[in-house]
Order: sequence, then C-alpha cells, then structure tokens
Amino acid sequence: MLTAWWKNAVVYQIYPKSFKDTTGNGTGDLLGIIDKLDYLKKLGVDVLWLTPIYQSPQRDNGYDISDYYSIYPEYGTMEDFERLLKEAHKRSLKIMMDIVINHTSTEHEWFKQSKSSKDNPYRDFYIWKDGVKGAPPNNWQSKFGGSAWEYDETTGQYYLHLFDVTQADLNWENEKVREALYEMMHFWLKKGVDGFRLDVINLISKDQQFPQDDTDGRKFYTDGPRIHEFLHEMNEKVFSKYDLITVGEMSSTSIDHCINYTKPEREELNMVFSFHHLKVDYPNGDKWTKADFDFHALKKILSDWQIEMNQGGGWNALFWCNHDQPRVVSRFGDDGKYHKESAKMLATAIHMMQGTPYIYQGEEFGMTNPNFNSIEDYRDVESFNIFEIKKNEGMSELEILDILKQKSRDNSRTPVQWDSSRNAGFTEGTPWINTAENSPEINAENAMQDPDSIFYYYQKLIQLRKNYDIIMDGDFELILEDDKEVFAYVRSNGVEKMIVLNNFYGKEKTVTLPSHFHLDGEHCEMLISNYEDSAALGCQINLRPYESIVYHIK
Ligand code: TEU
Repeated sequence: MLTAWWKNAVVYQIYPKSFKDTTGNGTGDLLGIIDKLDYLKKLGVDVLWLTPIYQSPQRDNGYDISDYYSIYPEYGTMEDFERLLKEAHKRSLKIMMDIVINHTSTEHEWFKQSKSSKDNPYRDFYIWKDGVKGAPPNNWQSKFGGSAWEYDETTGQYYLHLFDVTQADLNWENEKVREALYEMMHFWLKKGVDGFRLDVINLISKDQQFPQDDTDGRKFYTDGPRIHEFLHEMNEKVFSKYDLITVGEMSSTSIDHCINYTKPEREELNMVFSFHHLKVDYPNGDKWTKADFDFHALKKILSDWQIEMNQGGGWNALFWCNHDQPRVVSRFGDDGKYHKESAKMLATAIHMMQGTPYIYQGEEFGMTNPNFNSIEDYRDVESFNIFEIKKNEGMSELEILDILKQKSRDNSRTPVQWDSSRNAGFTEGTPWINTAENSPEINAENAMQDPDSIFYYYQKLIQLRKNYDIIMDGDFELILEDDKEVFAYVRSNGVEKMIVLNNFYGKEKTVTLPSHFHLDGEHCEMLISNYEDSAALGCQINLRPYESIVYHIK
C-alpha cells in the first residue's frame, strides 16, 4: 500500500517564467530555481510544483505545449532539469510537474499532421466537426471568451479549442491519444519526477453528441460522461506504478465529482483544486465585473467543502492563489495598513484546515497585485481577449483597465520580489513583465531579516501541520456561522480540539464562543497568532483588525 505522505505535505507553486532569471534575458529559468532551493527548504515546504516547462510557443505561457519531451529553451536544457531534480531530491524536496493533456499547441506535430488532411493517421487526435450552415458545429464557448470552434480552410472543418484558438483539444475518445499521453507521463516519472498537477483534467471527456448548450456554453465538456473512466485508466496504467502526488485542476466542477475524483478506493487522483471559493467576487458568476467579495458565501463554501469532502472520503488542495488568480492579500485582505496582519490571517484560515496546502510563489512574504495602469503592461492572452471583447461591447479602455487591475491573471505573474535592487533581484535584464512598484518594501530579503515577517509566520504554520496530526485528520465544524466578519471553526478528533478564529476585516470585533468552549489556562494553549499579545481566556474574545488566533484544547 503506497503511503499517503502527501496528506500532510505542503506544496510550493513555482511559475518559472517569473521566479528567478540567471541569464539576464528577462525570463526566469531552471537554474534560477536551483539558486532558491535553500530558501524554499528554509520555508519548510515539501513539494515544488513547476508550471509547464516544455517546448511551447508561449501563447499561454507554456499551457500550449508543442513538444512534451523537450524543455522550453529560455528555461534551460534537459540537463538543467535533471540537475534541478537531483538538487531538489538532495534537499528532500519533491518535484511535481504540470501536465497539460486536455489540449496541445496548434504548433504540436500531432496537430500539424491532423490538420493536413482528413485521412491523416493523426486526424482523430483532435476534434474536427463540420459546420452548420456556415456556422460553428454548436454554441460551445471557450473559457477565454468567444466560440470554442475555429474554422480551418485546409479541410473545411472546425476544430475544438476550449481555451485559446492556438490550444486545440485532444480527442480522448481515441485510445491512441491516451496511450501516447501515458507513455509521455512514464518518460518523466522514470526520470524521478514525484507527481503531476493535471491541467483542466475534468474537461477531457466531451459529450459525443456535441449538443447545443442552453446554459453557459460549457456544460457538455465539464465532468463529462467518461471522465472517471479515463482517470481510473490513467491511474491503473501510470500513477499506480509509482509513489506519487497527483492533483487535478477541476474547472467548474461539483463536490460530488471531487469526492469521486479523490476517494482512494476509486483509484483516480490524490486530490483536487476546486475554485468555488475563488468565485465569491464574481457577481452572477461573471469574473469580469468589479465587485467586493461575498464573505458569507466564502465561509459557507470553505466549510461545506471541508465537511463534505471529509465525510465523503475525498481530499482537497487548500489554496488562495495561483498563476491564474489575483494576489490573495489584495483580493481578500489588505495590501495597505494591515498588509502583514491580513496576509497572516488569510494563511491561518486555510492552513489549519484538512487538506494539502499550496503556497504560490511570493505569497509567503505578501506579494500584492501590481496595479498596472496601461494595457501595455499586460501579457496574458486572457487579458488581451477580454480587453477586445469588452471594447467591442462598448466599454471604455479606462473601465476595462479598472477591471483587469482587480481580476486579471497577470496580477500574480509579476517577477518574484527577491530584494530591493533593480527589478527586485529577479533579473539583470529587462523583465518579460514589469515588477510591482512596492518591491523595495515587500521582498524576500526584508522578510528574512524580520522575525515578525509573513515568511516566518508561514514557516510556523507549516511546522504546526507537522506537529499536530489533528490538522491533517481532525473533523471540521464551523462556529459563529452568522458572524459577518469572523470565520471561525473547530477541528476535533475526540481527544483534542483546535479553535481557529479569523477576523476577515480591518476593525475590532468581539466574539462569544459557544459556552462549551470555555478557554481556561489549564487546558487551553494558544498555538499561533498574528498579533504579539493575543491571549484570551473565557468565552468572550476581542479580535483586532485581521486578527487570527489558534487555540489548542486538550
Ligand atoms: O486554467 C484553467 C482555467 O480555466 C483558468 O484559465 C481559469 O479558470 C481562468 O483563467 C479564470 O478566468 C488552466 C491553467 O491554470 C491556465 O493557466 C491555462 O491558461 C488554462 O488551463 C489552459 O491550459
């Protein structure tokens, strides 16, 4: 029986393009990651997730792969990767690769062959359909806006692309596609890779009737008819032969599917990323409308997922941020007066939950959104697509930029701020994307020299997970559920309890715990807090702005 070591591991996500550049070409590289392995070891994480490093035209920063077997030259060479793997393993750090197998770049040789003629052996590697009266085969919508179908003159048919037009969907119904992808996975695993993050993996099974969609244009390709069959086959033919960590990125999924994706007896995946908690500032589900976040919805979603995944035997990835999301301290915290307190509070809120925590590069010392003011500052294909769509709808450039400032994926893709030197120590050259202006104040070097920094707070949270099994296997109960500012919960395992209090707002708040949680000095110990002198006993607790406290009751 392979161990479930990943249940109390902590993962650190690296977006190589923005992590550390050692050549001066303005793009991060693999040697830059090697340079920072000791920093990551000091933080205390166990696994490093690298977003795609394969050969790619970089239209979607590597999520458009043109060769699964080679490294994107600006990141380095295969020898550099093998050295990174060796240096990481020397430090007992595991490497998780990001594999994109729902689609490839249209520059991939398979697509070039497939597109060339209807009877090419690779034709059925992708999804080609006739149009209907000069229009696309159906009304399915791309995640990046617009139709999910692109007409190709060569053979007079449309091909499916759920993302950018240069990201053609693979046909998972074709066994040859599946076998080719499993072979590729073995290639990397035989090198010693320790696991995979699987990009939009719940989109690989499409309803083969390709029906019109009278909902959001995405219904018939999400959690599709054969998704669990495909994941089980992948587990049987690949994962089961190694001791891996596997996490599936699930786009617009459901709790029930996620329980089934991760219940061990189903032999599919170890854990999932679901995004429901990161849509609480999408009014009516629309990402591209500015809005404050709905705190009540956030509490309910976080709590429901904890309870139902625990009861269902599933397993969550715990995260606030990644390369597709704005910086969490700007989004749900305060990147101004209470920057440090709110960043620590947000970290506490999820790190004391059941699941595997993920820390996104720079989150560990409180990097914020860069607040770009011109479309020239943006780099993301999704930002450019939305800019054009909104402009065509008549929105002014200023209005669109105001939305992008809050919502774009570029927010989390600015260079990691290592120190207060030029370009924050990321590159000696010109960075591929501008560095945030606050890098002289907010950077790793300052954090390492400040005992009260966000970095050392994350270090403590990670250590708590290692020292208290109740964090990994305790039950979850939401308390103070009607409180409009405080997210409070209790972890318990029949012997001990943990009370976790998080004031999500910048004003004082007094809470009264349920009477059976009478905190007395004899049985109650404060494990961590983001304020110096947080010590409260009894049931009434006064929380300062963004104050978090974790009590352990034995
Ligand atoms: O993201 C899936 C996805 O849907 C995200 O793009 C996100 O939901 C969207 O940006 C919110 O507006 C994965 C990768 O993480 C992302 O970087 C890729 O662009 C995408 O798949 C296509 O591979």
